Amino acid sequence: MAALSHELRILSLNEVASFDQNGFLVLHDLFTPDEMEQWKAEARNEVEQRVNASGVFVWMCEAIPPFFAQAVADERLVSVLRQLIGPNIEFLSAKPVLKSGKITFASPWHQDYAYWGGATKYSVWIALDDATPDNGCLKVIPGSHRMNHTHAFVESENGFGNRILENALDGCVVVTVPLNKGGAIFFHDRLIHSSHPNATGQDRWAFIPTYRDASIPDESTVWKASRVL
Ligand SMILES: O=C(O)CCC(=O)C(=O)O
Repeated sequence: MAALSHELRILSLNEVASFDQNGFLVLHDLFTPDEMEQWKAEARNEVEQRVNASGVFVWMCEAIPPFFAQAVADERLVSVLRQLIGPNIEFLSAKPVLKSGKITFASPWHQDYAYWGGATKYSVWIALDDATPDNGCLKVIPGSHRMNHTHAFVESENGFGNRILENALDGCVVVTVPLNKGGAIFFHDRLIHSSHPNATGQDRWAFIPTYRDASIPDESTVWKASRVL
């Protein structure tokens, strides 16, 4: 049974093992629908004036708005990360993602690792709206975080230049991950994922903070600042 949204989640051994084996873990009801409405209003307020073709925005640690600086350190998130990757959690950056009726694109298959390299990072895709196959929920390939994949670079207005070409994934098992608002997908930066297009004409918001294990040296040069939680 799902825990109440304000309680800290104690993961089962099966959930931790599943994360290691599959490269992702879905937790429903991590946050309440009311909280997600507030996060969405805050995100909209921050980015609405700057919406471009991409709909993906990046807030580095040093520039994240105060509301979200607090949100990324919420114990409900950080306690799960501690159980999955260890006690030393370091926040790096976060992305509000808007797929409006005008921004219908499906994000292509990719590993986030292709964008930053270095030590493993972990992200959490948090549904600020109910996310369905019709409005652009995520698709993942379980176990793909253990494989090596080559990314092609394709010029893109959508901020997803690095991508794995569809035919390289022939035969892979694909899992679509619908979520109610307040649900979250914790995932490894080598997990191959993409999203469905948003065909509904309605906004679909998500929020994706990224972390690493502070005790592991990281050669990635993408982040100039970070925050140990
Ligand atoms: O939310 C989406 O549509 C996809 C986002 C994504 O894959 C990413 O930012 O890495």
